[in-house]
Amino acid sequence: MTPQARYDAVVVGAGFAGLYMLHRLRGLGLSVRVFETGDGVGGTWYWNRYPGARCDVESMQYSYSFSPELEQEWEWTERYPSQPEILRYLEHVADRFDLRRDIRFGTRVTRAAYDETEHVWRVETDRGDRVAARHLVTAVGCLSAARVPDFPGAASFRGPSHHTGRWPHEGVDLTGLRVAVIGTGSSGIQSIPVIAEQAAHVTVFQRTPNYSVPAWNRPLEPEYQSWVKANYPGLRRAMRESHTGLLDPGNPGSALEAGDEKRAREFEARWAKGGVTFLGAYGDIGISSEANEHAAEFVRAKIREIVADPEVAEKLSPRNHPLGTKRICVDTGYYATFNRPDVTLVDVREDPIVEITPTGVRTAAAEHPADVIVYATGYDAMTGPLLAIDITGKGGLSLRRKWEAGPRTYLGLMTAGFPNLFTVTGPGSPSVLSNMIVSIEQHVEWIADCVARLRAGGVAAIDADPLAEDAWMAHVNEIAGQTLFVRADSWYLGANIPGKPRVFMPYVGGVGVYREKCDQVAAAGYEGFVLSS
Ligand code: N01
Repeated sequence: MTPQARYDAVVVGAGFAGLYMLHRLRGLGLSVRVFETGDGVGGTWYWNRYPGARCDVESMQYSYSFSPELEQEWEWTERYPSQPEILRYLEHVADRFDLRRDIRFGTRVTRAAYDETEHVWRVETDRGDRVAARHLVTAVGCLSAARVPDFPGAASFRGPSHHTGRWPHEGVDLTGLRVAVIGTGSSGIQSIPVIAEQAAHVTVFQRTPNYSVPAWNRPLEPEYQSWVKANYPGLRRAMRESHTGLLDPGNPGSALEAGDEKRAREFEARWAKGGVTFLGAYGDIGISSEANEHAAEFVRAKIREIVADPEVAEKLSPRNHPLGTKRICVDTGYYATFNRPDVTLVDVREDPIVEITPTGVRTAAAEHPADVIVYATGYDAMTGPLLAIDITGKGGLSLRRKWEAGPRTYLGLMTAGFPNLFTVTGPGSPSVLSNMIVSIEQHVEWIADCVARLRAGGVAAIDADPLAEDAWMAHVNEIAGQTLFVRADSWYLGANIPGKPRVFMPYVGGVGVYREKCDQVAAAGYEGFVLSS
């Protein structure tokens, strides 16, 4: 590649978002270069190879809808897809649409600067690439900046330590080892039961107990798969128009009005069905503390039923945040794992981690020997992967500077002062509160249509109007403030990262409503955007 290589568009990332963005832009006849840090496609599904890694959205819904042929030919094998199966699917997509030839793997974008004279982005990578492109699309994922807390002594640990989101590709044999797992979010909750099967002993360090609902994963029934395939157009439409991008529309009724018996039946039915749609039991679970407490107490009662030791059951019972305000988890045998004699739970609020020693984890009360440490400690969500790139817009404005007090976007798609820079599932869009594939497809299609129209109209640059951005941010905050989400110290609010501004990042209005808004904006000639020739 020459230092002056020029493309119509550069895309950062080759996960679900980047692959489809490349396909769409190439379909418009554009020259596109994708840069991807990993050595293969897949994004989050390339990196998250920890034991038990699996999606909590059902296979038949966690897939692209843009190609009816792809939809029909791919056979999912389980109700919830495992990481290896999703990765195989994405590799198939990359081959089927001949995407790899435009992707530069093993290459991290380090810098992107907007050149106002030429209306191009000048992009640099850690491999020395210097390229220019009219359009820059970040498809970097919302949960890709893995974070290991700064425990004193961590570097002194003699054994291996692995973050779940950076799991070694060759796998890790934990047979007969003493394993310390720090963190009990979705990754911890999925991996702990599988690790416990192999390890000699597992010590789980829990700071916040989470609500988890069983997955009841099973082989996908062929009849169900055929039925979905026969009805895909209508089902996909329903998903796009829904609140969450999932097929289960949720019950709009009130938990408070339901009465004890009816409510218990509904919760039992949702528990028996399994999965994140437990949250859809009643419309007021997300907004009324009292309604939420009914659902929360139902889960706590289940924990007491499953976990034999009442003290351990109580430690595992979430009490400091409403159900659903931290991402609800979906598990296979999580709570029952604590009935094993070789699994110990340490509540680090009561007994904090003091340091990592060469041979284990020391809390205020004890030393916990370990051969391996698993950090299931999460991500610098949503903004982390974007701010890891040194991005400068008009007048040398840096994105890190602009977002010092929290991310600011118009529709989660663009941020004022950074023309022609699009973000797929950026902060201010439904993203992590939805079925990501539905949100990714909506953004990719909106961006591709926008680029096509700009090119046809001879428009050199599109930028968000700062006033439209202010209004959108006010709206995002206002509706988040009407929900219980703001009551939890969650990564949705950046609360897991010391010093990160506390701003609720995703848009809670729902994917259907949001899509309509984006479509109206485009139909009105990109209302709220400034176009320049
Ligand atoms: O990360 P998390 P994750 N000392 O941030 C704890 C998606 N996902 O990788 O809650 C001690 O949720 C932290 O404690 P606290 C999904 O959207 C999906 O599990 O901050 N503990 C928490 O328990 C999910 O929400 C799937 O008090 C510390 C844990 O580490 C998102 O990714 C699977 C600590 C981090 O949990 C992130 O999930 C996996 C410290 N200093 C992930 N710092 C599925 O599809 C952090 N913790 C199923």
